[in-house]
Amino acid sequence: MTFPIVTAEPYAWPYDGGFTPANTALIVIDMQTDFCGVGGYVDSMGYDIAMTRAPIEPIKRLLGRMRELGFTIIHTREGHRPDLSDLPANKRWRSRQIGAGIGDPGPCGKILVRGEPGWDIIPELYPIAGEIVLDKPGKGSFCATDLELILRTKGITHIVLTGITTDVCVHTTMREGNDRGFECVLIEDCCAATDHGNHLAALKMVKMQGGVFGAVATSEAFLTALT
Ligand code: C5J
Repeated sequence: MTFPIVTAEPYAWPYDGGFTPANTALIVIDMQTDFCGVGGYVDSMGYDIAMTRAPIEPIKRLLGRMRELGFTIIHTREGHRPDLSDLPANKRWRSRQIGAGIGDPGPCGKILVRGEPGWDIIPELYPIAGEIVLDKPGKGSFCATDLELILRTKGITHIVLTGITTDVCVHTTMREGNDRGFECVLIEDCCAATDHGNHLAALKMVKMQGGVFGAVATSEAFLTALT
């Protein structure tokens, strides 16, 4: 089953005229309590979690439909080993400066530490059996993970990006994917930042130079292409 191009900016996605459940993966990035739950990392830094919670319902709809159609689904979680051996000192220092030290105890357990309550994916978007869950220590999903090996092994050439935050982990992953030759689309209402201006700026950056990192679409446009 080949789906037709999606209405997107700055070009109708994908560039090669269509996509299939066999060659396309949905990546849901870092929909963890630490990024969008009460008492988590983002909340502790003083940002408004209403912003990072906004994509939950749009992602739920897209995820539900892509699950039904048999697309590869990949969930990522940013987090560090309990012994913090993979936590760079400058990352720890910077997060402490802003009052939410990664690895330090917080209302949801140790911040961004694997196995802690705040690190887990929120119940609304919890992975189901057969879906890939990828633990990453950094912003980009390709850095220090086996994501590229998994995608190449499965024959995936096209990536649909959702999750939080648009300007940090989603953007870094899109840039990494684009540099590796993957055809990427970011679903704008399925992403959010801790600052709406940064969200909009991140979308604009993707669209420069004729789509330097790929394309941007709405979930409505993407779902229309799936009908
Ligand atoms: C951040 C993320 N912002 N998931 N992580 O540190 O965007």
